[in-house]
Amino acid sequence: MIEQINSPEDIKKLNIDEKKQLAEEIRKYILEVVSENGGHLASNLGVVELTIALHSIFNVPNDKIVWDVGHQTYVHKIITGRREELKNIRKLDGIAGFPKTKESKSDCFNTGHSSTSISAALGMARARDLKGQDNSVIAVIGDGALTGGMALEALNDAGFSKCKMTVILNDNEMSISPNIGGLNKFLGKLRTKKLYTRTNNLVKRKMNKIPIVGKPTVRIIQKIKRAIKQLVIQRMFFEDIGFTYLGPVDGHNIEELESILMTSKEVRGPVLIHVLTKKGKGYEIAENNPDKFHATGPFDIETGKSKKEKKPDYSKKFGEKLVELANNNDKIVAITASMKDGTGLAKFKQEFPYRFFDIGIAEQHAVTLAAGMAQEGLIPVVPIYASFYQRAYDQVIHDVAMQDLHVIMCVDRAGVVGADGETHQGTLDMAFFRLVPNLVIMAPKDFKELEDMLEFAVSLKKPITIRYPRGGEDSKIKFESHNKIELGKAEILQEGKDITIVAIGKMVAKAMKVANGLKENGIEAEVINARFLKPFDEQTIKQSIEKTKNVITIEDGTEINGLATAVKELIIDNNISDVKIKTYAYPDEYIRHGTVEELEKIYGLDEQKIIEDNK
Ligand SMILES: Cc1ncc(C[n+]2csc(CCOP(=O)(O)OP(=O)(O)O)c2C)c(N)n1
Repeated sequence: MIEQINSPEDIKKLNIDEKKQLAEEIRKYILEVVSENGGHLASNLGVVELTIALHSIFNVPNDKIVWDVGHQTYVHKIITGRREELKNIRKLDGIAGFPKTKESKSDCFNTGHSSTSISAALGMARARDLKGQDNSVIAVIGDGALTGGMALEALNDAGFSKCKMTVILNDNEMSISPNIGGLNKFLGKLRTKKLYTRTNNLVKRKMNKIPIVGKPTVRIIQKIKRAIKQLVIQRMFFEDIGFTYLGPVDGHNIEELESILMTSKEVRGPVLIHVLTKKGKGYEIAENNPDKFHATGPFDIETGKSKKEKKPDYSKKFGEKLVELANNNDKIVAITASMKDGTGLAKFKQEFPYRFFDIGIAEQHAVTLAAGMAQEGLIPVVPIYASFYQRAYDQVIHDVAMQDLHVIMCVDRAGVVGADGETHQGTLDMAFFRLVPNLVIMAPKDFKELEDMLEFAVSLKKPITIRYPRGGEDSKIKFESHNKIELGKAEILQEGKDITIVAIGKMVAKAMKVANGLKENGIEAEVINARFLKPFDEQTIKQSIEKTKNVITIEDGTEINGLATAVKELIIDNNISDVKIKTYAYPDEYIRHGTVEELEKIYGLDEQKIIEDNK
């Protein structure tokens, strides 16, 4: 069956039994591909029937489907002509793991960061109305993504707007870990409330009796339904803010899904369809471990075991050190925006449940919450991935740095992350954080230095960011020296007279490799681990450049306003003349997907290239 699906038109020709068979084949195919390539598994297995139903009822690209986060679009990609390409998903030159407008006209909006879909869909709906068109606009959002501030801001606007659009709430009770918060509790009530479900079924039966398309009766029932619901569910949030609420509906029953989607087309104004799904559906191992199989590396289908040996990574080291520090300091608290496991906080939660706060996919709130805690004397530690810190920029400036609050902001997954691609590459954080007055920015060269920096950060009563990459330390370079961390002080790892190599974070290991390569060519390099981008150790670096008159910078970030810029400024500001400078950084563009090694090669950051350039 799956071989015959080359476009949504092919789905529309199938009868219900064929669609059910197709759903099973799609599941099997996704499982095969993800077990080989890695990727987002559980969320995709959960939306197979929903995606088939959506493409049965709506017509993309005329109708617009905006997928929140977009990690669950593998089924959509299969149905919209990318079945074979799925085999190369997330690989260099293969299709992306998220929707991309440049990849297909069936992808109407790029996503990757959570909670944007309702805003984007409402924008499209308003544009449609102004243009006098009549296409449908649908946002598909998970219960996890619904905890994000943007989603709530958009619901507020959409409900009030009376603009015709559909929000599909894909409720699997999971973010990456089990979902949290008051909204989740409220959804729980909707899921289970017997009286409500009965009333809802009654309305559904009534609705099903009437021919659906073009009947004003639907609108009358819509009103009755709303009235009944007000009686049954006190404080029916979605209806109260202006949405017509439909559901809950079994998200694995294609017939029911199609029926409710058809009904939604007839409703005036914004509709929210509450769809209940199971994360990992159909693959028992993922159903039982939906968080582990949210995003996975290659694994064995039989056992679910990872094909690659799990090595220690920066997130884990961070989490372990934080537990150690928290044992000796009860002011330390940890906050996560729905990324407990990814950021290495699982152990902290276990050890200090009352000092651990999972606050939903709400990075902005996480940072200002931390500011409030710091104001009252706690020491909040907030690990967030670099690309998601983009969300909390104003909070870092306005709530933390401007008030000089002691918040430790750990910027995990800093630099290029690989297969997740442009939405997830963490290449901008140094550039945007460097602009923030009063903010300390540091980056460790290895695990031990991360531990030292964390300890230092706890002792320094300042707003601080510590950035570290995805994965582990460089296996080929072992650093012996671990000098004491001092505010704004770089460390000279190796002295040399011919060239100065200044690097920061994980690129310090690369600098050492470059220095070794240059040595084989008779060039003596002085290697400086910058440690701090802010305050920047002008003195140490200046002295070295004045000596060698030849400097290169290496960093795992954009070329604008990072280490390269800091060194250039230093040269100009200090009138150092006749200096040769070369900078190795990512260009001023969005970095595509591929492995980190491939991307470093493409962007000229591999050590061989740097050695060649400078020998
Ligand atoms: C701003 C932002 N923060 C964090 C993430 C990481 N993230 C990706 S998916 C996800 C959970 C999404 O849960 P939900 O919306 O319920 O979708 P599900 O995977 O359960 O289908 C998180 C936290 C993100 N993509 N964007």
